[in-house]
Amino acid sequence: MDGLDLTNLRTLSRAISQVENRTGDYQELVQNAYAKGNWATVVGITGPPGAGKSTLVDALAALWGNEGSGIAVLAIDPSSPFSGGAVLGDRIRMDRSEHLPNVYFRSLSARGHIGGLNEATCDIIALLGGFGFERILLETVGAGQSDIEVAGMADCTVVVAVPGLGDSVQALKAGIMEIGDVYAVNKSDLAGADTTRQQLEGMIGVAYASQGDSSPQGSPRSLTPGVEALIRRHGDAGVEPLAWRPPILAVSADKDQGTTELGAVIDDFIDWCRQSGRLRRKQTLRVRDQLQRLITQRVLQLYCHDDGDSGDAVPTVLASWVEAIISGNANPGEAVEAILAEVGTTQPLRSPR
Ligand SMILES: Nc1nc2c(ncn2[C@@H]2O[C@H](COP(=O)(O)OP(=O)(O)O)[C@@H](O)[C@H]2O)c(=O)[nH]1
Ligand SMILES: [Mg+2]
Repeated sequence: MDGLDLTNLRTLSRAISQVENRTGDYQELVQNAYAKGNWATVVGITGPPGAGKSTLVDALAALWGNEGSGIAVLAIDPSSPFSGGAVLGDRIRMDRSEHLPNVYFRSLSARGHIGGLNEATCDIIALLGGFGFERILLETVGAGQSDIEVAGMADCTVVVAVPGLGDSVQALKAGIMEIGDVYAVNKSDLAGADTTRQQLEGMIGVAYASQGDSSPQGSPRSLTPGVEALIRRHGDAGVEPLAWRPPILAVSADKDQGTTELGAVIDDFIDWCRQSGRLRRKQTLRVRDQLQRLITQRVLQLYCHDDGDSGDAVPTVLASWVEAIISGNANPGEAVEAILAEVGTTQPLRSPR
């Protein structure tokens, strides 16, 4: 693995901007980055706004940064689709980690384009790996679907919950059982932390209990799709003694309590993933998802380009099919087949050399 190249931070910052904005010779930068095949470990930190994600990222960056490895922090900046500006202007200072020479901080704008964000984020992850960073801490906005997608890029996803937000765990519930590898109850110095932890224990108990059901020999167990997904991610506690059950840690990020333990648990999870072949699988899925997005985007761009949803369209293939469908002269399946038949070959595609 290449060593961390921090002699040229301005080059790195410029490269990230070019890749983020798809400007300049970004394609060459991206090509070079992928050619190195150097993948940093990505730790996603997600949870509602104000939960202390940035504070926790600072603590973890300090923890690992002080061990000497190269840490890049990527913060997804929630920008308003209306104003185009940042919503949370009050970015906190990374007091504990920002002075370390091997910790690099960068915010990326979310811009409301989830697809665009993901596509660039994958390339930026490759770029940072190429620069020799060993870990990337990815802080998400805390606003639902986009978080779940961003967390999908992480090798380990930490879901941050906090006490005192009433039914915050309920609010977190939608979707988080699918993404949490580790749960942190932050602000454990405040009242109610125990209740929050118990609520999380309850959810995990329900989600992971059915895994352990042993069924009579030979008869297939019926599993819900949700549990099947958990088993793919974390193993089947009923069969595999080393299956992962997401731990719940009480931490106080701003007081640095429990953060060392949290860092160790994240490392344990990454090790477990590596040993069980799941780390490789995650990389595979990440790249596969990226390819799917890129292909979709490119096909749309090339053949179905239109001017958004304003309605008064430049006549495009897409617009004319939309018109035909609305007026009852075609259906969506037919349109897709017709467009794809014209895109190019109907022969099986070539694999890479
Ligand atoms: N009491 C308490 N406050 C904390 C703790 N961690 C962070 N905070 C505070 O919570 C607020 C939000 O933190 P921030 O890291 O910006 O949250 P984010 O929006 O999730 O990134 C800040 O004022 C932090 O100082 C903690 O462990 N205990
Ligand atoms: Mg933050």
